[in-house]
Amino acid sequence: MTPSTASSPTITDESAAAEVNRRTHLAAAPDPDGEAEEPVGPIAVSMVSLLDLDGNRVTHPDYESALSDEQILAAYRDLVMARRLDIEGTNLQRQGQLALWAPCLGQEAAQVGASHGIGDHDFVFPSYREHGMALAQGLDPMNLLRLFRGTDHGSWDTAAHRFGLYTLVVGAQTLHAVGYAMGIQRDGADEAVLVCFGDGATSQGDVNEAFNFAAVNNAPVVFFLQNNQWAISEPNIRQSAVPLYQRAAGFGFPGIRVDGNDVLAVQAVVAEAMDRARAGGGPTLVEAFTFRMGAHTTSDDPKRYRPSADEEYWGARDPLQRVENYLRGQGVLDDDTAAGLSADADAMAARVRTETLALPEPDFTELYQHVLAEMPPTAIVEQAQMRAYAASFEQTSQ
Ligand SMILES: Cc1ncc(C[n+]2csc(CCOP(=O)(O)OP(=O)(O)O)c2C)c(N)n1
Ligand SMILES: [Mg+2]
Repeated sequence: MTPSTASSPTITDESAAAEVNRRTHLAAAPDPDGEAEEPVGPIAVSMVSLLDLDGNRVTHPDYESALSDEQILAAYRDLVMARRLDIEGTNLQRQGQLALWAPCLGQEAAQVGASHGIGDHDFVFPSYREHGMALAQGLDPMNLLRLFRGTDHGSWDTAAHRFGLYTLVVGAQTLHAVGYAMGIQRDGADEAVLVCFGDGATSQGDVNEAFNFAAVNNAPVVFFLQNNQWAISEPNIRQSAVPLYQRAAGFGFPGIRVDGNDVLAVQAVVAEAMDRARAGGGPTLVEAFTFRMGAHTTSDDPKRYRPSADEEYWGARDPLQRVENYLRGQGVLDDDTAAGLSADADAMAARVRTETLALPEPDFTELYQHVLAEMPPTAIVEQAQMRAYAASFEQTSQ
């Protein structure tokens, strides 16, 4: 089964397509001479969903969930933990304990679904708000907290967790991922790569170069685009005149839009794309259609640029509520289980808080140690000079 490459709709209901278009700011695209005030009409879009807004299973002609209810409960647990960590991260920043926090609120299903869709030997190149994916990959949350407190520049075991370091240079990791995927290809390894980036990143040259390079080399990489509708204060209409997943067709590989707030659909679509990449089928662009429910970072105030109606619209599409409803309907989740999950999440948040407050000040001369695998002689000399310089202040202040 091959996903549609361009505009073959899997949502045939025109009003649903129009609504999606409206929310993507695409319905009101002016005609090419720029004079028409009226919308040119809905662009046919497709989006894979496997759970409706109330948490009922829906069928799709090409995709079905391979997850058991127990596995869906495990994914739900990851969603709950991600949300709790996000709240704690935001609170800690507000209390002056972190330099910054980039919330993943609203994007949990996209991230957890992707993590559950990849294989044990596959490798993820994250961007900077992949906290839900980090937890689902088994990373201790303190790895993230140290980073956002500024006591660490990212030091987790990327090989053990199959999860690279966060990249803050928008889009740069897509090129790293394609290079890594081409290495895998040459090694003949039974692995594939998933790389995360945002809607804003699609305007970067790096990302378009990565698309092209992956396509001509048939690299085993899945481009996992979380379209959260905004690039800081820049809406989608300023990024693209077409739905983002349709861009893949121009590079010569399949693109597919999945409901990013539906953990089952994301898992199924990512799993299929990763399987195809591993089998030599080349790259896929998966656009997870979602919403950043919080601020871009704790330095941002979305009320300055974002209509509150958007928040209400997406609030009704909360990624946790739908799967909770589904699991309760199946009898897999009851009040006791939910209370247990909530208690586990609170315990994790309490531990994170305690450990964050106790983090030691870093030795800043460590900066020299992790740039290259082995310190070159010049770095050893410079590090010694820096230590001596710092020590001179201690002597002066005595
Ligand atoms: C190369 C580069 N240009 C600009 C920035 C500043 N910047 C940080 S995040 C961001 C917006 C990215 O938006 P998007 O790709 O949609 O990701 P999101 O933050 O929504 O997850 C920008 C412009 C940067 N970090 N790197
Ligand atoms: Mg974005």
